[in-house]
Amino acid sequence: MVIARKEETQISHAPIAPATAKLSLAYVWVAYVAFGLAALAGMLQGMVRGGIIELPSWTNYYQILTAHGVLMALIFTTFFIVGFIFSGVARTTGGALHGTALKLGWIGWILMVVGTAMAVVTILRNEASVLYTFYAPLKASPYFYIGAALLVVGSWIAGISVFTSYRKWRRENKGQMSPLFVFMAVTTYIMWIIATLPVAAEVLFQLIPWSLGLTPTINVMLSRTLFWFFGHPLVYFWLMPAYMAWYVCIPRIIGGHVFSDSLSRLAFILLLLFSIPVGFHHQLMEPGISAGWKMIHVTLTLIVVIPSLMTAFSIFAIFETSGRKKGGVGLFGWLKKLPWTDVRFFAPFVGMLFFIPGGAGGIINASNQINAVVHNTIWVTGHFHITVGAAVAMTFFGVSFWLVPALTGRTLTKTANRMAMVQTVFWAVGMFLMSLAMHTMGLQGAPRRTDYTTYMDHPLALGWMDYQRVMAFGGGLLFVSAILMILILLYLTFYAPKGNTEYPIGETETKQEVPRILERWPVWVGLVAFLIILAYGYPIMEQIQHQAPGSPPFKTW
Ligand code: HAS
Ligand code: CU
Repeated sequence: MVIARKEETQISHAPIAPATAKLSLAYVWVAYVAFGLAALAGMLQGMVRGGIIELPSWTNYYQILTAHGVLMALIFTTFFIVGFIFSGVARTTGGALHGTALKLGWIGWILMVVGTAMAVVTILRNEASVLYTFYAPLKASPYFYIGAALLVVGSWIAGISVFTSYRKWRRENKGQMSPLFVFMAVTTYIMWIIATLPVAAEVLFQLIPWSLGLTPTINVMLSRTLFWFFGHPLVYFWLMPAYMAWYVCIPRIIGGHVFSDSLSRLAFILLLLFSIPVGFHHQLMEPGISAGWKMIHVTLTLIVVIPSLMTAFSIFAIFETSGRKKGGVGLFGWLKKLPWTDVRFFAPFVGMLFFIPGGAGGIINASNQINAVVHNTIWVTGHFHITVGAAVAMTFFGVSFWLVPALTGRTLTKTANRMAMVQTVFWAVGMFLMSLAMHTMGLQGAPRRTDYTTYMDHPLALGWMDYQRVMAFGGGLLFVSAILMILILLYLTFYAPKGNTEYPIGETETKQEVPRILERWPVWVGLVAFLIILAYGYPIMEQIQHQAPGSPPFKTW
């Protein structure tokens, strides 16, 4: 299957050193423990909404909804991303993280685990049913916010660890362009650290003092603006590592080449620039932000679609060129040449297919007026299940199937590969049914973030019930798939036969000259700062100066 490649030039292909592998695996496993619990909560809430089960009196819909959102969207993603990035940076810079990087990696892990434990315990104690967006004026126990802050600080330290590896590599390889994977990792962390500053400010200066009772009221508008300043780039923090797998790992898996080094780097620079100044597309229906500022964010949102379209075209191109090289002829003959039975390709590929309607739905959401139709409906829930829940999650699954055995020195056997294909199909069918039902119901006005209700048997709401049940059925399939996923990973961690599993890193077909400017970080960070001040400077100043009377805390559950 693997076609001949030119001799490796600058990227060293050593296996990952045991100490680095252990660190990476520690992150990946916390991710999957969170994932398993989150999947259980997800299935339960689907069944509650579908009117299929009732929860026991000691819990409630909003509590499990919060557990699901926090564990899936915040814990699973962040831990997996940090673990994956560490392994890839080690893989492309000589095989091991150096001493300081490794130490920082473990400090980050400890902080993130402590933060996770604090947040999860407060949710379980029913003191934090504020959903994963923790919108004020809903008030959680301060421990929830402190836990969230520790999670973020831990991820910063992981980012700093990657920066130190990058600096070391550059010192030792003067004048050379960094490996593509490392470049993408650095871009992702720069974006992440800038984007998390405002939510850290929201948590430290607004939510924590207010939930401790030190300040009686909170500026709700400002808190939401600071949240979405972070909330949108958060979704790109999930997406960029998936793109790293698409740009760098998938070409190698299908026996092809990286499409273009410069284009890949440019796409990441554009994601860095335009991910952040777009948060108002989550607040288009909110008062307190004038239409002109919303329009600026809408325009910038449509610009951030461009790097995703660049990704779509270049990934499609590597599929076609590698299929043709293997003898595929005619308009679609090359499709047959792709390694369909190899789950390392198949799972992310299905994720990509989901991302086509996912991206189109995003553009619908972002289109100012149309947002009025879909905002706060379960359409939005459908949108994010096919973006993060399918495109990103299925890519992470596909990566896990080779990453875990590569870290444990074991192999992905034929049987494990077959089980993983079954897992992928269950996830895809479950997600397809569930998200189709969500999108359809959303267009009919069904709200998101709501417990089971028939609105006093209103005919419209009764008409949603069949879709609710399809949604619950999809959730059931997803849960089965999640259990399979964890069983496969247990096998790959502890029981699979020992052996060498390749960590796939693709390369360009010929050595390419990459414009130096792409690696001039001060230029890009300066531009990010400029765009942020342009998009947020005045509106935030206004929200501070002309604030409505602040809100006292509410506990609605
Ligand atoms: Fe979104 C709400 C707009 C992308 C996640 N989004 C959300 C929420 C989440 C989320 C979690 O403007 C809910 C937040 C909440 O709880 O309130 N979103 C967009 C836009 C994009 C977008 C314009 N979203 C994502 C991604 C996410 C994500 C990615 C997670 C990973 N989103 C919105 C808006 C809202 C929103 C509004 C607020 C709604 C409201 O009112 O509350 C774009 O970035 C999308 C660009 C993507 C594309 C697709 C490119 C396709 C590719 C696949 C190619 C396929 C191949 C295979 C190569 C243009 C790259 C082909 C091969 C063959 C052989 C066929
Ligand atoms: Cu967004």
